[in-house]
Order: sequence, then structure tokens, then C-alpha cells
Amino acid sequence: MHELKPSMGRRVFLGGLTVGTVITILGGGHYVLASEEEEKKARETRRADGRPRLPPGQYLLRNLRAMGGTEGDPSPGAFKLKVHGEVDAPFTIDFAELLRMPQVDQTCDVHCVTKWTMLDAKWTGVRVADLAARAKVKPTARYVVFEAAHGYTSNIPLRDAMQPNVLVAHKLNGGSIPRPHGPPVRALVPDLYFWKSAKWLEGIKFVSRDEPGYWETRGYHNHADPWKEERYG
Ligand SMILES: Nc1nc2c(c(=O)[nH]1)N[C@H]1C(S)=C(S)[C@@H](COP(=O)(O)O)O[C@H]1N2
Ligand SMILES: [Mo]
Repeated sequence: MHELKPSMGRRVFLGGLTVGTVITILGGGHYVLASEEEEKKARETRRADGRPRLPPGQYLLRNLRAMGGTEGDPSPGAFKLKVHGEVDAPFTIDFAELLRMPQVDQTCDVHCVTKWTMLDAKWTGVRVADLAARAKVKPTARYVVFEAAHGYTSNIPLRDAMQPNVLVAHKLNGGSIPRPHGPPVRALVPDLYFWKSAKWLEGIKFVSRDEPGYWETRGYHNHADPWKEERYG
């Protein structure tokens, strides 16, 4: 993956440097750097929870950078979400049924472990907490595994998954999620590094024992808190 040292100039980065290829490349794509002023402001602003808007070691992009991954079927007609595991009432819903659940509109920031942060993306979706309630999650469940197309998975503790800003999202900035970003539905876990937000989502599995996912078994941190810089395991 591309390491960007905070001390390095942005021109050098734009030149496409590869400093220290560590572990594995997480993806590529196009991106637009924010201005120095925007970045300074984000560094000095605090969130409602008191944490800085820009987590340590991050720089600011103006757009969401497409980070790759093997695409799933983007058509809503083919979509099915299986909610299962340590639950009393497992279920599978299609896209229409997902839209009939309570919808949340939310503006939030996302933070990628490759060190870019993007502020204020607008998402629409259903709370994982609402899906968990419908599935009647058993008290034995302690972790959640997001299951995506072609075997990609990510794992998070149940308490993180129950946060009100953790969604199964089907809209980005007012439209359907653009192709590289995981349509028709992706997970959104804004307060952990973005690899936890599985694109082309197919299942949510509740488990009693943790199941480290795709990147978690390839050297990345199991928890991935951007404010603690939980980058590598
Ligand atoms: N299914 C799937 N989801 C995935 C990935 C992937 O390869 N496959 N990559 C993850 C990583 S490493 C990141 S940083 C984000 C990137 O999302 P974006 O391409 O929308 O920026 O998606 C995550 N979700
Ligand atoms: Mo990532």
C-alpha cells in the first residue's frame, strides 16, 4: 500500500510516489486533494464527541476515492441481504423491503487507512441496529461480520455495529451509489477505517466468536479506530 508520511509535500505525492511498499496495495483510482486551508480547518475543528475532525496522520480529499475490490452485481433487482448467525429470527430481504424499513439520512466523514479523509458525504440507508432488532440478536452475539460479493468480509464488535451512524447504505449524495463504491448496497461504518465498510454487501452475520475479515487477516488492525491510528495488527 502507499504510505504517505505527514512530512512529505503534496506535490511529491501527486507525482505518484510509492514510499515503502508495506503489506498489500489496497486500491487505486482518481482523487482531488483539498486545499491547505480546508485541511487546517479540519485539523482544528472538533466533532460533537470532542475528537478532531481530521484524525491523526490523515490528509483531506474532496471526493471519495474509489479503492477497488471485485465488483458485485449492482442491480437492485438482484439484491438480497441475509441477516443471520446468532439471532432468533434470521431473515433475507430484497431491495424493496430494505426501502420499507426506517430510512436514515446522514452526513458523515470517512477515513481510509491509506491516509485520506473525506468530509461530509451524504448517505441514506438503514441502521444495522434496526436490522439487528428485527433479527432478534441473541445475547451471545458479540461481533458482526459484513459479508460482501466474492468473499470479502470485515468484522466489527457488536457495540460498534449498534452505533446509530452505522448503516446499510443505498444512496450516496442523493443518488444510487456509483459503481466503484459498492452498489446497490454497502455497509457504512464511518468511525472506523473505511475498509470495514464492505461494498456490494450481501450479508450481515452475528457471531459469538470474532472472525477477522479480508484485510484483518492480511496484516491490518482488527479494530481500526482512526483516532488511535489502529492501522496495522
Ligand atoms: N466488497 C468489498 N468491499 C470493500 C473493499 C473491497 O475490496 N471489497 N475494500 C475496502 C476498502 S480497503 C476501502 S478503503 C473501502 C473503499 O471504498 P470506496 O472505494 O468507496 O472509497 O471499501 C472497503 N470495502
Ligand atoms: Mo482502504
